[in-house]
Amino acid sequence: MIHTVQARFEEVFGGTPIIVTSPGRINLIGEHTDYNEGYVLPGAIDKKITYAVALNGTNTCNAYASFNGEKVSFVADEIVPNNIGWACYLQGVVYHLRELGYTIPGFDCVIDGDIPIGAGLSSSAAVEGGLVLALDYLLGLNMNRMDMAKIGQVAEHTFPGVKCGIMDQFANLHGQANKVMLLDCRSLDYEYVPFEFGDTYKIILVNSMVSHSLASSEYNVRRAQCEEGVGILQQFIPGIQSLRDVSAAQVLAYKAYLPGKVFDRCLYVTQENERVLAAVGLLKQNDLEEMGRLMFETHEGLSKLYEVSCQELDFLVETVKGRPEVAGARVMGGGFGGCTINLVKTPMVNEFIAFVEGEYEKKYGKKPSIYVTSIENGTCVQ
Ligand code: GAF
Repeated sequence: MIHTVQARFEEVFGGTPIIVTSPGRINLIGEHTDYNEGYVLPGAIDKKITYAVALNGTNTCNAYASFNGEKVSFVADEIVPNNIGWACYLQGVVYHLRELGYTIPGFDCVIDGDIPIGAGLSSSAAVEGGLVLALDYLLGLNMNRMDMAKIGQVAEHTFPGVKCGIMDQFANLHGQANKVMLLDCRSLDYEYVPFEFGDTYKIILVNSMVSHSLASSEYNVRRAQCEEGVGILQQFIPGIQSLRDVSAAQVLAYKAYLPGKVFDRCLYVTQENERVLAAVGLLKQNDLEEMGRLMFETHEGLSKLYEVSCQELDFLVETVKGRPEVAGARVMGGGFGGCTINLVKTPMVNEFIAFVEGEYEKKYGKKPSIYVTSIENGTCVQ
């Protein structure tokens, strides 16, 4: 990929670019907790965006996407927030760097990648993180990586309009090979937790090939429902600022005051925060079977209480439940389509793949794409 992106840069723009690779992410557990100031446990993966970037001495930014042959040009100080195509993520990064007071001169870039779009692996955070790191490097901005992650996050808010948390951008920029990261989304403190189970367990993503157009609007609705819940609970539990400050037991105790859906959302988030902390303890004790059981619980919550699953994803999880090679499975990321994440015994990976492909094809008449992933380093200049 690096060589083809470099060659394409020479062909389209000429000159010598820097190369930046920027990965997608998995999340072992801790879904829809980040914007509630809770905990997440993501890692960067071996699927990535590759950038070739160079300053061009003009004030025009030119971007060429190898995956569809489209070329987009814009001038940094003329960018208007929009949600059009892949280039809005680049514009979002440039726009918010300028908001922070940085001058962004013209640059040329070629972008390509193998992160499937709409699969819940956060290709958009990879696009954002890759560009912000490239510009930081070329312009000598010396930003720290958490600040870079915040630029990607706010770009998502202002451009495509997804009021996301910080998990995806954080994982993209902080990933380390064979480690997941316990991130406290309030303090932004984080801890690397070794994930070196390759001989015994593999992380396998099963792409349902479904992507729902409702995903971003419903995502924002979930966030608003959580905030509504906090507003109500504040009347009974003084001092709370987010669902992070509330236990599942408290949500149950105040059920009568919470509208039905708001109660369900709050119960899920508070239970999920508790599961993430339990999961970290289990990983440290090498207890992946119990960790897998928590993943199934998460799926149940995401499907029934948070309502961000769909028929196909529920099918993929139900079908593998109880299989001897599967420790756990659940929908991963924002939901409404995309992938399930599965923890599968390494010696039985081939059987798992054949089984899931067969069952899904029988039911939906199409094969899911299946990725056996590894946990890799975050965004870096090559
Ligand atoms: C999406 C968002 F971008 C993340 O911030 C996170 O909320 C996730 O959905 C759900 O856990 O990937």
